[in-house]
Amino acid sequence: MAETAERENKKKFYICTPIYYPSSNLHIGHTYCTVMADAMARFKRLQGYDVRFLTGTDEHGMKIARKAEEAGVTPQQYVDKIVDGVQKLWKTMEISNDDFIRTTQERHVRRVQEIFKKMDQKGDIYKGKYEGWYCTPCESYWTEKQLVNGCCPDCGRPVEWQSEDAYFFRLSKYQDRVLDLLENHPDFLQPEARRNEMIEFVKQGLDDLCISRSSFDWGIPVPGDPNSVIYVWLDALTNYITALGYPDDMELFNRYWPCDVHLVGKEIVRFHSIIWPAMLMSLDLPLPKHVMGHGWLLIDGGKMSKSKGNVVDPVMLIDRYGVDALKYFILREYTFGQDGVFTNEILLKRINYDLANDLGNLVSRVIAMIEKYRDGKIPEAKTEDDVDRELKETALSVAPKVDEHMEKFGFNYALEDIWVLVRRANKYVDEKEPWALAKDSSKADELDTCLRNLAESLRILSVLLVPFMHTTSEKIRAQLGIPQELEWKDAFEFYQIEDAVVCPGEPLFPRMDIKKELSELEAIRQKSMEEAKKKADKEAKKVDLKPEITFEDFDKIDFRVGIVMKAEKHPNADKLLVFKVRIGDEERQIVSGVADYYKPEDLVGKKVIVVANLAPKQLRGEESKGMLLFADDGKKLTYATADADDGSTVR
Ligand code: ME8
Repeated sequence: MAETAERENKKKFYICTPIYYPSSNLHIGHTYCTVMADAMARFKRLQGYDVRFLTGTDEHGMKIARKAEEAGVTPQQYVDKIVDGVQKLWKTMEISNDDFIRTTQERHVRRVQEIFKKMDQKGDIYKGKYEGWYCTPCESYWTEKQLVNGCCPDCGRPVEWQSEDAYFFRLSKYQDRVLDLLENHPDFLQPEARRNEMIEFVKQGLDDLCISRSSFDWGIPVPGDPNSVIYVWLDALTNYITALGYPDDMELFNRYWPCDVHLVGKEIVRFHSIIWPAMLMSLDLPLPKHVMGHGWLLIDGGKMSKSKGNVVDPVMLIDRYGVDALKYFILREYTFGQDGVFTNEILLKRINYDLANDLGNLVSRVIAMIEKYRDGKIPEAKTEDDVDRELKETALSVAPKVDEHMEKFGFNYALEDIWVLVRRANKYVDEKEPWALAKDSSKADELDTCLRNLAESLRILSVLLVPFMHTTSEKIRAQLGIPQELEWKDAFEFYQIEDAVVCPGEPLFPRMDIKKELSELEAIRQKSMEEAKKKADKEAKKVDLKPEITFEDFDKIDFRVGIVMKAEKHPNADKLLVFKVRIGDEERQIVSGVADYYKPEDLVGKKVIVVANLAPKQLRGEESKGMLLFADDGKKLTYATADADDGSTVR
């Protein structure tokens, strides 16, 4: 009861990371987002908020199904293994999430279906046909205009034309309200540049959103239609409310919704600041307060990629340098909202200079001097001169600055200000020369003051560091011999230590030989790139056969020789050609996605092989009756042919 009452008096803070695709192990780019969310959650807890911090995994979709097939396991087995690794990673990194949602969990599946029904009852879902250029890795359909050089505008990979029966969400109905949200609530989406991009995007007009697929089955079934599964974005975005129990168990939901911060990478800002609010509007639910879009960690000038083997494995870095060193680096090095470059050298220098030299050295010096000159007992301050005053003022000036920076997710600026105190305290030691004071018994009071002021500075640093490196912060308090319980307001007061006896410990961050470390990290990287190349070469040669079929299956297909009488560009699609093909006494129209490989005139007069009994289909407004066969080696297409009269069967 007491706990409930206490919670009710607190202000709440709900923060969510995106749910990660467990298509392969997470890399340092993913930890970037989770580490920032963790720092913010810890900061808010320290300030007395009732915090809820959610992360999880987004486990459905074609991409995962394909990966599982390649690995020869079921999709569920595939994700279970990767998700186990994700959960272990967050545990190792001491991430303080309160819940971990998996989209394959029963609680989520059931609630997504309820949400689908609610939107349907509201009149916001209808059945139609979906056609478009589909990027499988990104699970996104794109219009012709959005493609860049014919490829996916997000990842640059080739796209395929797809068409299927599908359910649509009436996103267009919410266009004006979403535009109003973006234009008139400048705090909703940050940084500003992302907000402007999104406003432009909405102004160009929002198409209704396809929310189901019938071409694969690894997903949540559409209620009442077992042939369709709910498409990943409705399944994924709703995790933020299903994890709170919506719509059937409203206690957590009522306590924490609306979300205070959705922390997301820049490429998924669109989904969180346009589609997600529209879905919530359809459900008549309050909107999230903030969407914060962060940049990417780049390597070799691009995003990390498993296939290139240049992904940086956080587990390897933690094994070598420890969790807090990695967290510090991530939070100190990069500016929120901008892309940043990752190199081993930057990482090692940060650890050596900031942590080993500045912070680690300060702590071990101060503790050692208190041990040596005062038998470990932290003395009272007896005197005060300008240098003492300046140290005190610096120490007390940091927390208000950290408050300001944290409002804007300025983790690096907050740490920069904390290091002003670290450096000031080191300078204070050099200026005061406690070893000289210790030699002169008339300076005993000054020495007391000096040691006390340093101990208080360390205590304040230990409070300031809680959000960023809480284990280091605990170690500092343990070495000072002071209690672990603290509040954020303790960083605003100077003399607080009572009757403490220091307890010297291991150095917080041992110094490293940067050159040696660099060459070892480089060797690890080379090895991983070579392995990735070998794997890619092997994949390229691998013949991946489709599942076996019977003769009866094969015999259903009517292959015929045809002759191309006419060919022209498709009026509405750059990638398609429209052929008139004669098959014996019949001439028919066939549309093929081969415009990147053939000019229309290249195929006129050629004999081709046609699947003649394929059901007709509309491809961007043109009827296609049958299919032309092409050999595809992954780089180019070559038309299949036979030196026989048109109309001949092919068997
Ligand atoms: O997008 N640097 O999942 P995801 C910084 N399932 N951030 C990076 C990064 C890098 N190099 N690489 C990835 C999805 N990220 C969806 C989300 S939410 C309802 C559904 C970030 O695993 C990326 O920007 O592809 C994104 O915010 C997050 O990792 C998850 O990416």
